[in-house]
Amino acid sequence: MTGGGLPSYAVRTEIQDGVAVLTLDVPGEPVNTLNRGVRDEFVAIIDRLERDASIEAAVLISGKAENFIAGADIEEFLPLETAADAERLSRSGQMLLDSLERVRVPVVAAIHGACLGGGLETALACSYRIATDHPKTVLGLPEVQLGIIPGAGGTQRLPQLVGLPEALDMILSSRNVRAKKALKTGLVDEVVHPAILRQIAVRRARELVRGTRRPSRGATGARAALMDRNPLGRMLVLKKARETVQKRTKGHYPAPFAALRAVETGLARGSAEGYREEARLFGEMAVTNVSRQLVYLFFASTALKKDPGVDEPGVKPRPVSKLGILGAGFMGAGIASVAVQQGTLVRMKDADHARVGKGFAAVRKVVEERLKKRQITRTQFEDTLALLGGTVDYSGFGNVDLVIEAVFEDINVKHQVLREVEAVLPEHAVFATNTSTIPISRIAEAAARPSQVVGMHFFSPVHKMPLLEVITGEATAPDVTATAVAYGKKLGKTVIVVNDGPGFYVNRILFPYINEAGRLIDQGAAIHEVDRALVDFGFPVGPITLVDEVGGDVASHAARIMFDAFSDRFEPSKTLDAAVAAGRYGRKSKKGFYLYDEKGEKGGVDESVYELTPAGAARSEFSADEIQQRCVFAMLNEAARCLEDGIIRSPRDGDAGAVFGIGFPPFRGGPFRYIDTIGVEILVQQLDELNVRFPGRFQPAELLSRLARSGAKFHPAGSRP
Ligand code: T1G
Repeated sequence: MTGGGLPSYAVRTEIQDGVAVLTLDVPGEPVNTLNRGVRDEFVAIIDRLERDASIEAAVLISGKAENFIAGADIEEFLPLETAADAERLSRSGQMLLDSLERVRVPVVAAIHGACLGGGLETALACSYRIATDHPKTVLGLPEVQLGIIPGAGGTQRLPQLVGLPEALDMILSSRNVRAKKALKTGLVDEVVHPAILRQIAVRRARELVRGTRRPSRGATGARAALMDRNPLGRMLVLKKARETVQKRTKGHYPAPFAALRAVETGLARGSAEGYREEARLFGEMAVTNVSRQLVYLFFASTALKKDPGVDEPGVKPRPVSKLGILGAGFMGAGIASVAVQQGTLVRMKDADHARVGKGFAAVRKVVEERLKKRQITRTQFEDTLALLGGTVDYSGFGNVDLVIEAVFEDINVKHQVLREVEAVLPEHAVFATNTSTIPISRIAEAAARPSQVVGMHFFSPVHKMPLLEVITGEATAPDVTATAVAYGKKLGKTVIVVNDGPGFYVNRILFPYINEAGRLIDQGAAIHEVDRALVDFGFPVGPITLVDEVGGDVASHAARIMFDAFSDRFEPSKTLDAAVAAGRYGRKSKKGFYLYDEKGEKGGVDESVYELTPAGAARSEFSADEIQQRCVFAMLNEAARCLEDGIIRSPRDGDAGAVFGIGFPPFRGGPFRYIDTIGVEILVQQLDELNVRFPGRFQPAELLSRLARSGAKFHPAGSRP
């Protein structure tokens, strides 16, 4: 075993009987990326592999515990100013991997951990790929999630290797694949246990030299002939993909279309043309505002991953190995379903066995979904469900570390269960409430240990919505907040910590938006027009559809609590109140603003609801601009108030909370990024105009007026989340 003789920054080279084992370990970084230093070092190593006849083969392996290569260094995108700059960056990546692909000796990629973006493109340029059968080993091209496209050959090499349909699915959905699936599609040649990865890789390298093992040949057989190499088949696949992307992105995200063009160019006009088009489109996409916003959100969410949620230094979260859940309803069961999947022992209580049984069935349904998708094995399925226990009393709560209360949104009910459970809980246990509107300090009034009361506000459906809002009450102890934050992250949530107040942050900005939509209908706007305008703005669903999904009664109850707290600008619309009074709770009551069939499937607008509105059946025209402006500006204004009132700690938390909590359009970056984009002066001017028309509802937040006067931004240029 000899050293490489090359000065090394991130790659340790060991020569083992003619096989160069290249171990990549970027110093001081938790993940490997293809940053400037690594690219330069790769150039030198490839040159060495070319010239040094004593080397017959090479193995590329990572020195990091849980990632192979996480792709290009996303930090390097921030200073990019022009499409030409970005195109150059892509071209240099393409040329580097082209020289790796053409190097004199076979190179085996030994993949353990995350192999993403440029990391997968590097592996695609190797002669042979081995992956470990480990949960952390995922392979993917997530570039379109950053508003860009694979820029180092991924749009050309991946379709060649796995075929067009599979390649498009990976590139357009950014879905990661695990080792077993990758073996099936031909993305990797072999799957081994992590303990023998290096050993097998070196052996395969020798076999490739001896010719007793053949490198991957890529997509062959009927399917490839039919789909990839047949222009008609190809055209059909690409057309279908374009339709799917249009439906999913509603045209707000240009990158998937650019990726499709790069793939198509390569298949239609040859890979040389394909690479040129890939680099050109990468350049074009990397400097779009959409990409800037998505890159910002990436760094905001990784920064939140590291944020302990408390400012006091040295505060340690308490371990949570057993969780108690009060209320086995939609939210309680949802929380239980994510907790058992993270290996937590869960004790779930409700008033009677029927309710507990219903909760069990809901948890089983969520976990079964993963079994059906082969994301877990039957054994894992059984083991996961075995972690869940049910009860109609407080037995089994004597040794829980954390209780999450998810009972009916009524202060008296919450006080009662708090008193009951506190009587059996161990001294150290944390009591968290999943209330969505009632101030934590108000709930803690009934507590014997108010310092151990905290808010953990999940969003429905819990297993899908990425955000957790942790709310600190006046008495909440820092290590209690830290425990709620740490446990939320363990559940895979993006966690923001907010200070106490009615509706906290997310609901406080949501209700002015929903109320304004209701008021537009009060004034005669058509429900489908209002919803379409906000979907066109970029929300996943419109505000009225959201009310029907959440439940009109729940929304109206919360709206009342907000109105009592903030009065005028939170006055609920007459239409919402009238619909709820008429028992129109939405999907759950199969009667709402929209029609629902006996299976609860949603249909068109239920025109009969208009009789309940002040304007009656007659509808009048409202432009999409007016609808968007009134609803979105009401939300932006309230977001600014939450920052000035200290409910949220930073614009970053405000952006992440809105995007991950209520689907504020990611391509706009979040409320504060969006205000910076439209210009705070413009916003204040338009709020003033709206406030003349609707006195009291659009009075600009003082913070906005101040920023408008100073011309400052919430996110100054070059600032980091
Ligand atoms: N570039 C720069 N920094 C990165 C990074 C990257 N690609 N990936 C991670 N980091 C930083 C992150 O900001 C954090 O920093 C730290 O590493 C740990 O991350 C040419 C153009 C790999 C699954 O989109 O998905 O390749 O906060 O907390 O939970 O076609 O990070 O500690 O200072 O997330 O263990 C495509 C992004 C790039 C993958 C690890 N690649 N990364 O998750 O740790 S574009 C991606 C991830 C590209 C090519 C194109 C995850 C991870 P800090 P972490 P983790």
